[in-house]
Amino acid sequence: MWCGLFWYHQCPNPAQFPTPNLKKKTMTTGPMSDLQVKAFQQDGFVVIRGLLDAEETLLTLTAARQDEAIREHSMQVIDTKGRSTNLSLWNHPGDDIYGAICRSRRVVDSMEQLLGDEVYHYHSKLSAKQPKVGGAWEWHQDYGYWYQNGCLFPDLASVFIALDPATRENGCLQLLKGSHRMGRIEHGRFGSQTGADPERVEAAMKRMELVYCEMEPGDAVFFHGNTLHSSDPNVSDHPRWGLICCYNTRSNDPYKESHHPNYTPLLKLDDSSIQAMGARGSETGKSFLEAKRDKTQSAN
Ligand SMILES: O=C(O)CCC(=O)C(=O)O
Repeated sequence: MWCGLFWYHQCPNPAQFPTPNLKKKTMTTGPMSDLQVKAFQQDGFVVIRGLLDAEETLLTLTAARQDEAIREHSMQVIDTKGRSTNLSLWNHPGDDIYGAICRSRRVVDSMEQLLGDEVYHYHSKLSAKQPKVGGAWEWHQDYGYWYQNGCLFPDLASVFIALDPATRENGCLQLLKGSHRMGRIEHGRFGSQTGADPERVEAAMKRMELVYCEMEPGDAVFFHGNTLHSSDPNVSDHPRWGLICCYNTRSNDPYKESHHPNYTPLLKLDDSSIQAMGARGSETGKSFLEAKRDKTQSAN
């Protein structure tokens, strides 16, 4: 009897807990082709040309360039040489054009297809490298940061959507093909950024292909939370702005609170909502992150 009670109290009812998604290899239906899903699984990323059409891209860029709230909440991410990128980060999709994009079926259904589970909005950010002065990003895995937030599994991914042309000269995203299969590697402080263990990055770079993700406005790259990525400074005369939307899976709801949200159901919108929203910039209630709470800049 006593043993039975002990067992009862030690073993939680499995129905209380969503099962982590361990069977992600199956193909699911959604906007991505089987080949695209396979590329993401093998390489840790997949590039989708024209994720946003020309009009949607122009509306987003127009909104972003004149967005007071984005400017006010912008943090300076300083690289090892003292150059800076302007980063604005918000936790909840707003009732604005960025919110329409990050809730659009095109994006959310793709994420769910890639991660094999329901996803929720973990945060979005605008990464703006200004001409000549925009800084570099150290090699890192996003799960290198997010691990600290109580996410037990690396079941997170981001989509970087180019708003300007992204070229080698203006500091396009660089990805190490297949690096997500290394699992999470140690991260430490470099400049004001948190980056991956340089010894391991150097070894990985000798074995894996470095891909410069050059993109036209509206093109996007979906990449896994453990994919090593970085970018060079913007040495060109042209800005390099990109919208990055990040998602966590429902079954990976963090076990503790952090500066990013726990599972919050995401209301999906029809793809036509992006254009219907027009160039509407940030609304209140998005919960912008302030520099002092940003773990990419302060010690973990
Ligand atoms: O904007 C970039 O080039 C990289 C941004 C990035 O890696 C991040 O926000 O984690």
